[in-house]
Formats: sequence, C-alpha cells, structure tokens
Amino acid sequence: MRKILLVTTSISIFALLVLASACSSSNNPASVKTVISGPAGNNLTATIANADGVLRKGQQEFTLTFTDASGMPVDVGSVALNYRMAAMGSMAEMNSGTAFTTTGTPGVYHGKASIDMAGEWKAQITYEGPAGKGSFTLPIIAK
Ligand SMILES: [Cu+2]
Repeated sequence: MRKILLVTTSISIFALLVLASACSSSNNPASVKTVISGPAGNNLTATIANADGVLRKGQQEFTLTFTDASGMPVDVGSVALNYRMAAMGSMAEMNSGTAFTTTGTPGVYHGKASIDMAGEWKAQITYEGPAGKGSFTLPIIAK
C-alpha cells in the first residue's frame, strides 16, 4: 500500500515538471533554433531564431534575443527590425517591418513579420535603452 502511494506521488511530480517546462518553452531561447546571429554593438550579440531555424516566405514569428559575452539575455529597451530586400532589376526595393512584444525574459523579444518573397533580405535592427543605443544589420536568406 505504501509503495503504491509513493509511485503515484512521483508520477504526479514528474507530470508537474513536464507541464512546467512546456509552459516556459515559448520564452526559452534554448528551445528555438538560430536563423542568424551577429554582433549588435555595445559588446552584445543578437540572435534571430524560430522553431526550425529557417525564415520562410509569408507571415513569420521569431524571437530576437540580445545576449552579453557570457550568453545571458540583456534588456536593450525598445527594438525595431525592418526586413529589406534590395531592388532587383525592375522590381523595387521591398521593406517589411516587425511587430515586437516583450516576453517573460528581458532581452528576448517576440516578433511577427511578413516576408513577401524568398531570397536575400537584410534584417536592419535598431535598439535603444539600458544597454545603450545600436544599429546593425544581419543577412537573412528566406526560403
Ligand atoms: Cu524581392
């Protein structure tokens, strides 16, 4: 009798742990795959990531994370990201902004953007806040 009770208890503790990790996974940078990472100024690194590590044509959701030299997320205040594709022949330059929301982890931002065609884009990123002010570009190949 006592043995059965112990087993039941450990199963429910295990279930709680699984639930807890499922809940936090959307804000956890470790659960997403890197699309591109690069220097963001002020000794910071910026990383764009999503579920499969590839940005595709169409409506996209991704995280933009700023980290310090030790890999810890750093709150950079307000963030903006414009996806720009250079003019190609008769096709005009294309620009697509990103709607950002903060997440439970300062320094990790959740973004939504529409990427209107596959090919070479530049993610033009600016930020301003407690970590300083910065402006940089990351190359993106949308599939
Ligand atoms: Cu284009």
